[in-house]
Formats: sequence, C-alpha cells, structure tokens
Amino acid sequence: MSLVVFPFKEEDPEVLLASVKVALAHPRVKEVLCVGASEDHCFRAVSAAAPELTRTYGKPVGIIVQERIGEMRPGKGDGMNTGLKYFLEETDHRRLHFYDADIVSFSEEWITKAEEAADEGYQVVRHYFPRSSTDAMITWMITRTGFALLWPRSALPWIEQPLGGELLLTREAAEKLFADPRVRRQSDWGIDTLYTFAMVAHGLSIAEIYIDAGKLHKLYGALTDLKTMLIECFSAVQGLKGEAVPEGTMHHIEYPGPVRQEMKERIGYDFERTLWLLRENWTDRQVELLALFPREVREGLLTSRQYPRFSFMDEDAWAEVYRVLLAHFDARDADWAELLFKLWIARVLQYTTAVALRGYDYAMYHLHRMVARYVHRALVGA
Ligand code: GDX
Ligand code: MG
Repeated sequence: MSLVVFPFKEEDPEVLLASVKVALAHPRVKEVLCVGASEDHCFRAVSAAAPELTRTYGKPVGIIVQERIGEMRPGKGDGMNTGLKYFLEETDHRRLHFYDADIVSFSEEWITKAEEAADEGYQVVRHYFPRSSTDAMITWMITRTGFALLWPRSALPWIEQPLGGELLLTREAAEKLFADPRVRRQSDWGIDTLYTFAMVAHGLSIAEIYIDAGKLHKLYGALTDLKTMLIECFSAVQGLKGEAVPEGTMHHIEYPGPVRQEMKERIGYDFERTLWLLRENWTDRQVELLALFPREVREGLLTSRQYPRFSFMDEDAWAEVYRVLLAHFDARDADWAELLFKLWIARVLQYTTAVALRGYDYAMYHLHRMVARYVHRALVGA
C-alpha cells in the first residue's frame, strides 16, 4: 500500500541500509526507493545490496539517480521530486513516505504512526521531534518567522517543523504537490519550505505526529555549514511572498511528550567558532547594503568587524530586518548572501545568550510565543 523514499547524498551506506530494512520489514510498506544525488560511494553500496534485500523481503528495492526537474541548484529538491514523480507515474501505491537517509534512530514506529494518522483521513502526515533549544535556527528564525509575518491567518506559522524531511503524502496530496510548478521548480534546500507551503496552499488536511525518540542524525559544527541551506530556505520564502494561502486548513498537532534531559542539555552549534564569523568576509558593498537596515542594526553589525556584537538583534529588530530582506535580498548576489548570513548569525547569537541560556523550557516557550507575537504584529501592526 505504501512506498518509502529516501533521498540521499554522500551518506553512510550502513545507516541508510539499516533504515531501508526497517521500512521493508513494515507490513504497510510494499516498495522502497532510494534517490541519490549522483552515483557516489553510498549509491554503489546500496545498489550492491539491493537485489539481496529484494529477495529476502520479497519487496522491490529501487535505487535511482535524481532527475533534473527543477530550476534552482540541483539538490534535495530534485531528489524528493524524483521520488514524487516515480510514485505517481511508476506505481499505484496509495501512500508515499519520505525519510532522510542519515537518521540513526529510525524505527518501525515512524511508519506506523504516520500510517495511523493517514488511516484517520489526514491527507498529509508530518513527523516532528524534540529538538535542542539551539538547534533548528533556520526553522525558527527564517521559516516560522517568515510564515508568521507573511501568512499570519494561515496554518503555516503553526506547523512545528516546517523544514522536516519526514512526511507521508496520500496519493491525492502527492498529485497536488507535483502538479504545482512552484514545487517542481524548487530543486534545492528550499524544497521542504515549498512542500509545506503547498500543503497549506492547496488546503490539504495535515496531522503532525510526535516522535519521542527524536531524530538523531549528522550534526553541524560552526554555523558556516548551514550557509547554503540558510540562503536557499530564505529565498524560498521570499519567492512566495506574493502568493495567497487559504485560512481554514484542517491541522492537528499531537501533544509532545516530556523531553529527555540529554536533549535539553544538547548544544546545537559551536558558539566560539560561530562568533568569529561576524568578523569575516566583509566587503565595501556589504557595508553599503547595510544602509537599508535600521540604525542600531547597521551600527551594531559594523562594530562586529572589530569585535563580535549581537545584542541589538532582538526579536523586534529581526522582524524589521526580515521585512527589509523580503523586499531587497538577492540570492544571486554574493554580498547579499554573506550579509543575510551575518544578520542571521547575530540573531542566533542574541537568542542563544538572551533566551536559550535561561534553560530549555523557558527557551521553547519563548520561541513559540515569538511566533505568536509575529503573527499578532502582522495582523494588528507592530
Ligand atoms: N537526492 C538527494 N540530492 N538527496 C540529498 C541532497 C541532494 O542533492 N542533498 C541532501 N540530500 C539528502 C541527505 O542525504 C539527507 O538524506 C537529506 O537530504 C537531508 O539532508 P541532511 O544533510 O541530513 O540535512 P539536515 O540538516 O538534516 O536537514 C534536514 O532537516 C532540516 C530541518 O529539519 O531543519 C533537511 O530535510 C533540510 O531540508 C531541513 O531544513
Ligand atoms: Mg540530517
């Protein structure tokens, strides 16, 4: 009845193959497809193992290289859309699951819970997880902030993890998404934003299910590793800013469970290495572009060329910065890309020291309230 797709790029084949086996062992899963970015070492290892897995489980295990479907950088978006296309054109399964290929905590429960919510009639099921208070900084500061400021009456700001790559689509949901040219175009990291946006834009019913065990996967060091993702995720929101979204989406969020101490204590990124990113790669043009921003932001960031400063970038300053970025940011311009990166770093550092430092429960409550305050600001003015 269901197809499971794993998009992957240069992953540890042992981790991916373990997840493939979990999927194959599930009674609801009839087929597994791995979609590689290229014929890398992981692709070769999974290709070598696939025939034996197909024999053992009596279910097809496919492995293909992603097609060029979109128009942006060829990345995860082409991978996911290749899976979507395969599901619609090559199979008649009723449901499609997507899971990242680098998850070491993947289990049968992820598939079962998603299938159960789909059995209840939801057209889309999204997994969400406990996360550390300093993780998910693109989600909170870029995606949820943007969704709140741009579509405050829709379900978008309230989706727990709008960038999550773990989800179930019914066939009708998959058809709607793949028929939408905005989704097909988004071949890069912006794909998660586009899938989430399109689910709400097309009025699909959404259930968010909570996976208590959490998503344990590859982690990043300094925030530099996230630069491309940041730029592509912001551009995805910016590219949608004029689009209309309906208000009345059916949306249910499973109440989360207690978060383990280990997760509460986890630090999402390397603070010291990140601090110094504020000083690097300045150009005269970036200084010029800063003229578009409020005075405290401009002056604060300029001082960072000598000494890292970020306390100016509070929640209100960030809302103003975000609006300037929506109006002026140009992803093709390397100076804009670098400036967005620095502005976001200042925001993340300010949040870390002023909010996250006060403890996990305080921080998570604050982040949810922040989204609500942005919604309020967008609806009734600042
Ligand atoms: N086919 C294909 N092609 N797969 C890719 C590509 C690509 O070009 N790039 C990455 N992937 C796969 C990767 O192997 C993994 O399975 C998945 O996509 C996610 O990539 P990963 O490097 O693990 O990213 P990360 O930081 O775990 O991000 C995921 O979660 C973020 C979030 O939840 O905040 C990913 O789904 C992001 O899009 C999302 O922003
Ligand atoms: Mg990952």
